[in-house]
Amino acid sequence: MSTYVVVGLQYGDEGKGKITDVLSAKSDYVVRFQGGDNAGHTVYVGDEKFVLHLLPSGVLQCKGKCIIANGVVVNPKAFMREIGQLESKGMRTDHVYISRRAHVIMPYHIALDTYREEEKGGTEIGTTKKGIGPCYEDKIARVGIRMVDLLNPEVLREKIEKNLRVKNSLFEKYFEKPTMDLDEIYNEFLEIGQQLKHRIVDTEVELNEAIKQGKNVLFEGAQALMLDIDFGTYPYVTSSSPTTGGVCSGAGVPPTALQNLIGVSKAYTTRVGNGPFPSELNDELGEQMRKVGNEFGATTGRPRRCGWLDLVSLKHACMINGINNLVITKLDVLTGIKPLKIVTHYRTEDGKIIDYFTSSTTKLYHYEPIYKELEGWDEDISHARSYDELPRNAKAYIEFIEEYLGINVYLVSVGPERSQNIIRK
Ligand code: 2SA
Ligand code: GDP
Ligand code: MG
Repeated sequence: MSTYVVVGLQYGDEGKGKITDVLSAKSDYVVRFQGGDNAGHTVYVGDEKFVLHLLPSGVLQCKGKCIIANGVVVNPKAFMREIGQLESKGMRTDHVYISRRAHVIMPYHIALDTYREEEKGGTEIGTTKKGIGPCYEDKIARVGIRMVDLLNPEVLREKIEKNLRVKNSLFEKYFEKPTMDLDEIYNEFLEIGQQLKHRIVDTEVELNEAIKQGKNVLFEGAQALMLDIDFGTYPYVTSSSPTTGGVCSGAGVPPTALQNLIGVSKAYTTRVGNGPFPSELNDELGEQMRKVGNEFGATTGRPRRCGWLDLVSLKHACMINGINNLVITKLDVLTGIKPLKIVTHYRTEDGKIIDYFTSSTTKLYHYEPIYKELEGWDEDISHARSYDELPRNAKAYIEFIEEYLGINVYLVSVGPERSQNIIRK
């Protein structure tokens, strides 16, 4: 059995797509287990850029199967668009399957997400407006529509009708927006079901069988721990569990099956969307990180907020995920920044010094980060392919992280391209 889980340890966009792509060359299965097309996972192959939203990033290299498991919320129109884009580039897509149990993002989910975000006086979360939250809400409320329902005309119509009764009343009376038409949605989604039926399968049985047979199975997380519905900065989070634990419910595999738990962190921090960010840099340095790191949302194009690496939150993320291997990406972006700062503690409102993460999001806004300063480096590290080629201060930066967290960094990424990695023995 060789299972790998790749999860984000910060606020998303750590470079999980790139790492998944690299690892997937040896995978028999690459599996998405949560989130939806809110994700934007970027992979550079030479100069060619691929941004995967719903499809696992392994789709580019994996010779086996790519699975969108039950825990994912699927916008089938986005799925078909992405498949079409890959096919137009001559890529293979016949190995992509979706769980029968996965919930479907319907047009009313997207409308609800959008109206709530645009509501004046509401608490804008800064969502991607892809309908993720409302779709998970319906799943938990047990009124959701699943992929399997797209294949059953009577069930599909009945479910859409029931949902529209509630949603249309909300659109009309609360948001003062147009209502949606049953026949239109029903006909469209029935047709989509027919187009996708060869890809809609029971994924959990096959995955468990593959694990038993010792196949290489790679689980690719989207978003990250600090956006986790339970352990992130609630309510400024996404609506799923982007954790190693989330793999179990999101793909139907037992915890005992998970071996290599790989946490990905940038060498600094970014966040897109609202919510607290103690080490944020609202100055020229933050602007430099955004520019050099090309920090713009891979799905929405929104500028990402940038700041120093925060080891207090990283420790929290490693603890919840049980990370046993770390990946540090974008070390190259820090070249030329001197000195470098890393958050090691927070000072609370009443002057207490702490090194653990708080459950109180409102308090976090008032915490003052305490930094360790490290010397930076000027050398271009983007061509380094072995750890020894890194400047002394770049190694010291990596080793400080390792020591603080007590976890080995096994891969350092020094550029967006597939080959720009340092793998440590
Ligand atoms: P949602 O749409 O309900 O999941 O939004 C809730 C919060 O989760 C954040 N979120 C993300 N954060 C980072 N990256 C994400 N994917 C895209 C990317 C984002 C983009 O790769 O750049 O293009 O803007 C992602 N998806 C969700 C979101 O910002 C909210 O804070
Ligand atoms: P994901 O959501 O975690 O897959 O990350 P995104 O693709 O949203 O954002 C990461 C961005 O950083 C992408 O544009 C990647 O091409 C880029 N990237 C990944 N690793 C590196 C790296 O080591 N150095 C640099 N400069 N860019 C990187
Ligand atoms: Mg991303």
